[in-house]
Amino acid sequence: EKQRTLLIESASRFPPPQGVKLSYGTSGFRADASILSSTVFRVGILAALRSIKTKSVIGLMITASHNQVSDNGIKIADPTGGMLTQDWEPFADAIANAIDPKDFIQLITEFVKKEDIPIGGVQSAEIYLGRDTRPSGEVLLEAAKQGISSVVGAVAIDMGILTTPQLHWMVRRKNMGMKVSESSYFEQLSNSFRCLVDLIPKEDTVTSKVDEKLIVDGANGVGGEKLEELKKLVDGLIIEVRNTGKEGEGILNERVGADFVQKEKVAPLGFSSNDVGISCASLDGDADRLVYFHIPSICNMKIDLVDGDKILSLYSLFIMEQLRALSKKENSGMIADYSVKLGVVQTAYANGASTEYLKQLGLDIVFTPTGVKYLHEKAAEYDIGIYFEANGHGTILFSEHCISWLESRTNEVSSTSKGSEQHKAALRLLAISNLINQAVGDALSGLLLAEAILLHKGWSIKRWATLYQDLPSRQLKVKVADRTAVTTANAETVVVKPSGLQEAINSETAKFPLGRSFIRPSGTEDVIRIYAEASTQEAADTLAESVAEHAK
Ligand code: 16G
Ligand code: ZN
Repeated sequence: EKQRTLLIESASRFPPPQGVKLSYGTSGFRADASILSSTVFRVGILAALRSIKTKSVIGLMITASHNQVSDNGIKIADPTGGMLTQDWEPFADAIANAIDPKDFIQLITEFVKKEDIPIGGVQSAEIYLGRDTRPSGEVLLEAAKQGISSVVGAVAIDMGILTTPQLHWMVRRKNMGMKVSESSYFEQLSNSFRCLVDLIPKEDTVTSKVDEKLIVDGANGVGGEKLEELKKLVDGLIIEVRNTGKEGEGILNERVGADFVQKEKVAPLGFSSNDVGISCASLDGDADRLVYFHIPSICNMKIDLVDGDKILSLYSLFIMEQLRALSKKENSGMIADYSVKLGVVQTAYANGASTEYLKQLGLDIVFTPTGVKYLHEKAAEYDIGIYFEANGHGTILFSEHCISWLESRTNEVSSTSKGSEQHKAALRLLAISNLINQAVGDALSGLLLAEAILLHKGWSIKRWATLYQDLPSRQLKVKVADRTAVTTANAETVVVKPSGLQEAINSETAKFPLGRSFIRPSGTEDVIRIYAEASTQEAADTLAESVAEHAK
C-alpha cells in the first residue's frame, strides 16, 4: 500500500507525452530529449524491479549514441553487463506508453505479481546510473533517480559521465563481486595492453613501417575526454585526440564520429589535408563504436575506411595465430588438450569481401539480425566468439571454460616451457580477454587491442586496409508511414512481407555481377533501409536505387 501511494505520487510529477508511441527497440528508448522525462522516470522503476528480481546491480545509461545532440535516450544494462533480457522488453514498451496513470500503476502491479518480485522485502535494489555529455542528461538523470526511489528499498548510485561500455563494464564487474571504479577500468585496459606489448617477439624484423601516431576523432562526445585520461596510462602509443567536445570544438555527432565516417566515407570535421597518410580512428557519441581510416590523397577528403568488418578480420587473424601456436607440439610435451571453438558473428551489412576473407581463413561464420543483443547472444555460444557490425560495434567473448583452460595453460608450465611460443600464446589470449570489454562493444578497449596487434605485426593502417578490398556498396533509406509493414527472415536477408517484394529484389540483383541487396525496417527510426553491393560503385548505386523504388 505504501508502495502504491509512493508510485502514484511520484508518477504524477512525470506526465507522459501525448501522441507519441515509444518502443524499446535495439538501443533502448530514443527520442527528442524534451519528451523523455516520463519515459526515463518509468525506466527507473523498471530497473529497480529488475534489480530486485535478479538480486543484482542493474545499469541505466542515458545516451542517444550517434544521434543528434537534441535527442537523448535510455538503455538498461542487465546483471551480466549485457542488454536487457528480451522478455522484459514488452513490459518496457507497455509502461512507457501507458498514458492513464491508473493503467500505468495497474501494469506495474500485474507485472510484479506475474514475475513474483518481492518489493519491500529483504532484497534491496541497486542501480548504477551513467550518462553521456548531452546537456539534457542532467534533467533526465533526475527523472531516473526519482523513478528508482519510488520503489521501496531501491537505491540509485550516480556514476557520473561515462561511455556506455564503461557503465556496462562496471555493472558486470560489480556483479562478479569486484570493486568498481573508473580508475579500475582504465587500469585494467592499460595493464592488459602493456601485457600484449611486452609479449611482442623482439627478434621479429619489422616488415613495414608502423604508423608513428594515431589521430582519434572523439565525435565531440564522451569518448574523447575518456581517451585523454586513458592515454596517460598507456606507454608506447602516440595518440592525438580531436573533437573532444571542449568549448568551441564543435557539436556532438555533427559531421563527426564513427557513424558519420562509416556512412559517408569522408573525413570528419577537424581533419585536413595535413593528415594525409596518418592513421586515424573515429568513435561514436557514447564510444561503443570504433572505425579506423586514413586519407589517401590531398585532392579530396575521401577516406580509405577500415570498418567493423576489417577490425573483426584483424582480431580473427591474430586470435587464430595464437590458437595455432597453442596447439603446436613442442619439446616440453605440452599439448593443447582441448580444441577451442572459435566463431565469428556478422550481420547482412558485413561487406561480402570480408565474409569471403574470413571463410578463406577457415573460420566458422554465422549471421544474425542487426542489433547488438542478437550478435552478442550468438557469440556467447563459442569458446571464443568474435562479433562485429560493419558500423564498428563489436567485441570478443571468452567463455569461462576457455578462460580457466588458458589460465591452467599458463600456470602449469614447467620451467622448460616458460617462454615457449605456446606459453606466450596463452598469455596473449588471456590479456585479450582482460583488455576487450566482455559486456558490450567498447571503442576504447577495441582501439587498444587493434593498436597492440598492429604493433605486434609491424603493420601500418595501410597494410591493414589491404587485407582485402571492400566491394563497393550503397546504403539508402526511404521514409514510410509504417515500417512494420516489412518483415524479414534469415538474418534480414529475405523479405517475407509484403509478398512479391523479394522476387523483385532478386531480379534487380541478378542484373549485376557480385550483386547483393537486402532491405529491412530500421529499429531506430521510421524508415526502411536498403543495402546494395556490386562489383562497381555505379552498379551498387543503381542497384540500391532500383531496390528502393520497389520498397516505396
Ligand atoms: C542500434 C544498435 C546497433 C544497430 C543500429 C541499427 C545496439 C546497442 N545498437 O544503434 O547495433 O546497428 O541500432 O540501427 O544494439 P537501425 O535499425 O536504425 O538500422
Ligand atoms: Zn553508440
